[in-house]
Amino acid sequence: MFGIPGEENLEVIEALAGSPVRFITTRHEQGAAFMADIYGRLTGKAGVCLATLGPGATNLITGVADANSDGAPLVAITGQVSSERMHITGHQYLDLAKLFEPITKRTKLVMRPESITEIVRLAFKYAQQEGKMGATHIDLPVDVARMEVPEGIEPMIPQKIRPEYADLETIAQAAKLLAQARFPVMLVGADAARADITAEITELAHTAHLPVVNTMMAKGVIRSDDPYAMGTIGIPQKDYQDILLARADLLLCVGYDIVELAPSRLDPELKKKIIHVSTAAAHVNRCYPPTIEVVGDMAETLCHLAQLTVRIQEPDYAFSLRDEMLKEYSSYASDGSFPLKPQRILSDIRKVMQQGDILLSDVGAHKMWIARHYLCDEPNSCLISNGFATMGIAVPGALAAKLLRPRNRILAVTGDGGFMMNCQELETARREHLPFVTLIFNDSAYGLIQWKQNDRYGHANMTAFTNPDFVQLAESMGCKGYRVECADDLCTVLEEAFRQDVPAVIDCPVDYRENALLTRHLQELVKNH
Ligand SMILES: Cc1ncc(C[n+]2csc(CCOP(=O)(O)OP(=O)(O)O)c2C)c(N)n1
Ligand SMILES: [Mg+2]
Repeated sequence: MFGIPGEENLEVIEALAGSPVRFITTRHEQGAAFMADIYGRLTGKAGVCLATLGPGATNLITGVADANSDGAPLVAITGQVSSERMHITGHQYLDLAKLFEPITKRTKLVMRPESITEIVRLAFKYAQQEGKMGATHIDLPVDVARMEVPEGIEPMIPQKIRPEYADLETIAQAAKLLAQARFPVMLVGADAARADITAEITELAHTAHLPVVNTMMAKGVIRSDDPYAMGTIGIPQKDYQDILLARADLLLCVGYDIVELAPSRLDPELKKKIIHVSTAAAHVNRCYPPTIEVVGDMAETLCHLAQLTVRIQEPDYAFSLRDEMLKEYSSYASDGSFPLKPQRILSDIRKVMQQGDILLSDVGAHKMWIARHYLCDEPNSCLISNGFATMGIAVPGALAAKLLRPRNRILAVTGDGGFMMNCQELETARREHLPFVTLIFNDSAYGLIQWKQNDRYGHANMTAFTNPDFVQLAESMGCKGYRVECADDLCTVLEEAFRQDVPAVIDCPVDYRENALLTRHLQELVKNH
């Protein structure tokens, strides 16, 4: 559990102190919520964050909304004023059930001590099951927290949920549609990364000869060196994946969640056939009207599809596009210029990261480069928030990842803007002995917004800032600080940073002139295909 004590949640803190639950005291409630978010995303079990009432609770909001949007199970618990003064205006009082309502699947106020076991069970059940995973909220008034739970009321044991399987007749219809398609493409999304169905996706791609595009949240679901892997869709510009989709007459969407990528981008003219494979029915969206919905356990569905689909035609166009894409991705990978080109930074990061290691991306221009250039071979080895797409997630997220994978290398890659939103959690990481590495793309600006301003208006406004000395900032919190002084330093600095037994921060100057060049390059690319 992650959080900050306050007067109105002291009973909970006292109870936790004598329990086996590990509590991590954070330096901002937002940090606690992001930690719980990434804990949930990596384990499928709800991460829990705790705050006091009023301002403590409002500080949780962004992280809770992120978890809910990205489908990470999370339970937020807030303190509340005493129940006899909840109907009047008062010091630090806010109707928290109302505040959390649009950013959770369920929010409940505890009114009687005997209801607590059911409310807790409900909160975890809704966070982890009942459709898409997400956030839930429990509001606990201080007087109720002080009451004794009556004898005989025990914590409730989770029920075992049996998976539900799709109807075989529907799967057979989908296989027929797939076999008839001239140019089918598989699109894998966030739920595929959660469901651990890499083997089934790869098998289907190979037997039915389907090129596979993944969303940012499904990176690594198919190995990047698989001949059918066509890379990541999602940066604002049209890229190789959009060129491929433009040719497709059928999309096989597996675990695709419309929050991560607007469906209008997949099929703007509403001409394609769509097969929706998921554990949940498709959302209603004018641009996403599935021809067939195959709802049920995805692994089972994909196995049946692989057995039933007869397709022999190889996607030659996709293969040649893939060759072109990989050649382009590796250009500038050993560029020696300084400040470093984003392509060089990602190529060096790739070299030092190994199996089981996790890169957590923050949100900004660096995320776009990570999406394109950080090639992954395992699901959840590169975590990107792309439902709510919230700056400030990488550092607290890395803390939670390190907690879960103490022996692996955990790398937070962040912009200088996002870093300053939650860098206080480095002190938490130092205190809790969680030595992950943070690499800052330093451009002294909100780079992604500058990129957009330059593309749209030809100039940038109100997006520049100055930075503190990141090395000194890190060291003031007992962490190690490094500054990259030339391109060839980066690999060595990363290796050294990962050897430290305290958190380390690397200040890496980046040459974002590459952003505008990429826009121009992609415009040409789309024109020429
Ligand atoms: C909390 C939050 N505030 C604002 C935004 C909008 N936004 C997206 S990217 C970005 C700039 C990011 O700047 P920085 O962290 O320096 O990364 P860079 O783009 O320079 O790589 C902003 C302001 C957001 N996504 N999240
Ligand atoms: Mg920046």
